[in-house]
Amino acid sequence: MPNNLVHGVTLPESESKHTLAESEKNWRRYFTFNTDHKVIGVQYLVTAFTFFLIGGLLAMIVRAELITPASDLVDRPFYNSLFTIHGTVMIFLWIIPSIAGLSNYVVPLAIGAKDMAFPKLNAIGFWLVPVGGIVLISSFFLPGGAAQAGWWNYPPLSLQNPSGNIINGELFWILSIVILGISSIMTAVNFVTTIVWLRAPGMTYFRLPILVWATLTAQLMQLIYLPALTGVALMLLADLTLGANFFRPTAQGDPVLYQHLFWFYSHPTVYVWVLPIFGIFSEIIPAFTRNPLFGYRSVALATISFVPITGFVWAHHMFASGTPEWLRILFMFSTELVAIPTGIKVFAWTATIWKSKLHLETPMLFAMGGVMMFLFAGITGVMLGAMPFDLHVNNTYFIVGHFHYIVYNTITMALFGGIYYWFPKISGRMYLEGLGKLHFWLTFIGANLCFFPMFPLGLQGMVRRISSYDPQYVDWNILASLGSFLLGVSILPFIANIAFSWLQGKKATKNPWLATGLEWTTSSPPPKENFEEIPVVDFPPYDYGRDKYSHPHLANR
Ligand code: HEM
Ligand SMILES: [Cu+2]
Repeated sequence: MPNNLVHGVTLPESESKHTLAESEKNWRRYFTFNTDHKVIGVQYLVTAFTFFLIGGLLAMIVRAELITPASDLVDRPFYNSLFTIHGTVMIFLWIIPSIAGLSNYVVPLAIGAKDMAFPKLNAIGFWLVPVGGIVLISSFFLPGGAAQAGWWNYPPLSLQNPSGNIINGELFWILSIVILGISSIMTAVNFVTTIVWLRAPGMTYFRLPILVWATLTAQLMQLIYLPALTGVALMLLADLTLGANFFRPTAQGDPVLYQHLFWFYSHPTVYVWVLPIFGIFSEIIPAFTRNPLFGYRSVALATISFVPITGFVWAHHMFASGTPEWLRILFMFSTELVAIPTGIKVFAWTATIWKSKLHLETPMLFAMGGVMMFLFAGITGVMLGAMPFDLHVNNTYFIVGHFHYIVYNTITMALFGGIYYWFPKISGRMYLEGLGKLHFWLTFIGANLCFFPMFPLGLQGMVRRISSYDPQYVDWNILASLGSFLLGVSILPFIANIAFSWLQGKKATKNPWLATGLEWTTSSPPPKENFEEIPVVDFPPYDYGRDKYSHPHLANR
């Protein structure tokens, strides 16, 4: 089959004007205020990855402290800052911007658009990220150091100001969250407008790839729920610096109000992260099994159903906050309801893989590893949703285990899978399969070694956010620390692979995986306006059943 004939749609050869050599000369554009969504996508990914390395370094210092029961490596206030900034960086400067980056790159291509709806707003949204990040990291150098109240930043703890200065780590933490929040709201407006208005002719809603459904869902959630966080951060700022008393219990303020507003966003945000990740699984798994995605419509509807559902579960983070019994029971039931749309998806991926011939290239390894790890994350989530169980393990390492199975073992693994999958499109080069597989196995082993021990530790009663602990917990802690160092090592083959392949890798064809998305019908990398001619879509998504594509490797040779 000729490369430009994909599923009944003939697209013009688009390799013509913008050759690889030309785009290589243009590497400088990555350092400028550029409005091309593809450039912005790469800018986001590289910036987020840089913060991931910083956040990872902080985590390894935390784990180095915890390798012995005594608090003997760093002093306690600094330890508090380490885990506070680690969590904040990983959430607001790694997960959110890397997803914004991948979606920025892929979504306009996948819907057949020339760019995002508001390219300048897109660029402003991106540039606020390094600004927010630098504000946050620089707070380590303030007198009194960086914020110490954990990533939730609950008052009254966050209202204590150990340095006594007006300029302090807490203030910088709040400013950074406000800056990053404004950036995310801008980006959300842009994504929603783009997906609603800029779809190519024939690209109906039920022809959208799940990644696009997921981006629409996640960005709608950002629009609806994020103002609660940005607002509560500003209220906290008023308490901290202007003498307001929204949350100060000694002046009739209500610290629990902070918890409600914080989790009203920060529960939905976990779906802002994980739905696009489910989108990545839903792109990779069909491509490497050569099967259409099982139950496409149910998966699409399950995805969008999260917009309202996710707004009714936040108080499961507050079972132990003096929440009235009737409210706790209500939130227990609404939380467990989330297992239904989530279960539909896991079932769909499993059914897609079922009896297929698997092609285990690196993106597929990361996707399958990620789905497997999500089972641990989801099932421990359902356990925590049961209020009586949660009250036992609240504030212990069990929670830390649960959400790291989400944020590392599922989300970060899937992000790596997505980066390998779209790398040929982005760079016009193939990555090295051997290094990719090495990266996968080091990550898979390291992540389980690091985060599994947290479940037994939590069940045995080890609380989180402490730098010294009872010696009975030492064995599992040593394993977890070794795992974290292995995770540090696992990043090296990734960096080597990307750097080498971008410069020297084998040239990629426009569709190296013989995948069905529109992004694979244009050259690698795509020309400035993505397609030489606006594509017309007259085929269903994940049309793998009909075409008789063979093994992607064989077709490539
Ligand atoms: C069926 C799915 C899930 C259920 C029922 C669930 C339930 C819970 C509950 C009850 C807690 C709070 C426990 C406590 O503090 O005592 C929790 C914590 C957490 N969950 Fe989940 N969860 C689920 C899936 C997810 C997903 C998909 C993500 C991320 C994408 C996620 C991320 C988190 C995070 C980050 C925390 C910890 C926040 C913190 O305490 O610092 N969870 N989960
Ligand atoms: Cu939650």
